[in-house]
Amino acid sequence: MQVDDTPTQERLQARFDRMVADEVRIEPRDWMPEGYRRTLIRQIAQHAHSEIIGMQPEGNWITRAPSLRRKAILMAKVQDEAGHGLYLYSAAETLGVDREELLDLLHSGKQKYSSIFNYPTLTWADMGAIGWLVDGAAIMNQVPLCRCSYGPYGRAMVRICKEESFHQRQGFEILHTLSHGTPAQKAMAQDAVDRFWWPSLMMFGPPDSASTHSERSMAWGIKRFSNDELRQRFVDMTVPQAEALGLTLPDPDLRWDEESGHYAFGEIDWSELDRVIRGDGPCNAQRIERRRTAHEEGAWVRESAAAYARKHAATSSAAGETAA
Ligand code: FAQ
Repeated sequence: MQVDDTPTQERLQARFDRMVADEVRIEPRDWMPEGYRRTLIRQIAQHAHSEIIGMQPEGNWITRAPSLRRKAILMAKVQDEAGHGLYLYSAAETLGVDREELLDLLHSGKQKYSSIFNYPTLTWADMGAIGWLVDGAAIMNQVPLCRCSYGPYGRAMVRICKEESFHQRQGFEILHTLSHGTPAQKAMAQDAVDRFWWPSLMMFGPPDSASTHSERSMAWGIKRFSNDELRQRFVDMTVPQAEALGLTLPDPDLRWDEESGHYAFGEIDWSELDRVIRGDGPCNAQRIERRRTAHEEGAWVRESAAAYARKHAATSSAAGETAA
């Protein structure tokens, strides 16, 4: 009699659950529940799109950076964001989706990108505020993702976090220079912080009570901390840095709370986050339009790369036949 030793769905699920519980990384060839795969594709794609769209607000200031040194640093930072997008699209591809498909979903508005990149960059000080606050928030959210249960995502995050850390310091340094400059420069730095503070807190997502995916994602070891936990850590880290900069944070309710051992902060306007996520932020239309145009204008690069790859493959297979 033949024994059917095909692993059943339950056995596969039990093995997967054990791996997650034992902190053994899930790799592309391992069996995984469909919901886990879909959640990862959604989050990694959204993350990749954020990096690519996130190049636009800063790209806006490359030609107007105040010195050659500032320009070189900003160009390197924007290039880093492109690189992060590429690592992340590659990580998503290990889950069986195609990069073209993900870009179509971005361009058609079916996949999201971070709310923060729908705000305009009005002055040079915004480059400082983005580096300090936006990259600071990104690091707070992304360091735990280095331990994500899915191997390719966790590994991509290690290098990304190292680069984000440099980005955060360069933002801090821009603001430090401005806040120790002329009164007009200091006012410009303060204005940038005033505009970016609340949107940076919104980057962490809706409050835990309204977060649809957190519980599941935390059980799967994708997210390690909840949106509110990371937001609180960010506030605790940032308040002393603002003091060191000589700048204030635009929240009259911000105060040290002895009892909890954390900074208490004011109510976030969640209706603003909802509006921006729904597409009604200050720059949503402009950002997506520019992205679509850049994609269309880059078609010739993709076609050339594909033609070169075909030619290279044909040459190597012909060489292989000759050698054989
Ligand atoms: N913006 O249930 P949750 C960067 C959506 S990279 C837009 O809590 P989840 C680098 C969420 O997708 C910044 N949508 O969701 C840089 C979901 O909608 P869905 C990006 C948001 O996934 C710096 C719904 O709300 N970082 O900054 C936002 O468990 C400077 C319910 O929310 C990442 O993507 C939002 N802020 O937690 C580049 C990190 N928040 O999909 C250039 C990875 C929530 O059901 C310059 N991602 N939503 O339709 C994550 O950690 C998570 O996805 C969260 C959201 C924490 C963002």
